[in-house]
Amino acid sequence: MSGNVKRFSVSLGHELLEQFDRVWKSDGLPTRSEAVQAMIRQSLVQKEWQTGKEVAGAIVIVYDHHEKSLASELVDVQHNFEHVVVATQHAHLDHDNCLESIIVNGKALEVEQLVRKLKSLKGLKHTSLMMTTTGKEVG
Ligand code: NI
Repeated sequence: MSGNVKRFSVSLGHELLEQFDRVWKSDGLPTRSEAVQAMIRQSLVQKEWQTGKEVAGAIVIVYDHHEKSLASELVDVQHNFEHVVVATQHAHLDHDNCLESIIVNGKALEVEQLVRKLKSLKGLKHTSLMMTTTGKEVG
């Protein structure tokens, strides 16, 4: 949080407030104010993705590297999306399984296209997208 802090009051139903307090406490947030800020930021980030803004994130995939041609297809796809792929980290989880973390930064639609393209490849065991923000538009 930067600059001056503004205070505002919010009216909430007793039950909703109790539920909210339970959730942020179990999530480990330090105060109710921090919890409200985190929720507001989360909704701003969500809006950035929904409205096709410039976003950042990480795509994590798990696959068996013995799958025929999959490794080279993965490289091809990432080169085709070089304008959104910032970096890729590869971990050999065990004898068969690889985990790759692909850091992305670009237009939300293009990142989503990349995810769809990855999901269309045969042999991926799991694909997940962690959607976050470039931080530029979130206070
Ligand atoms: Ni590997």
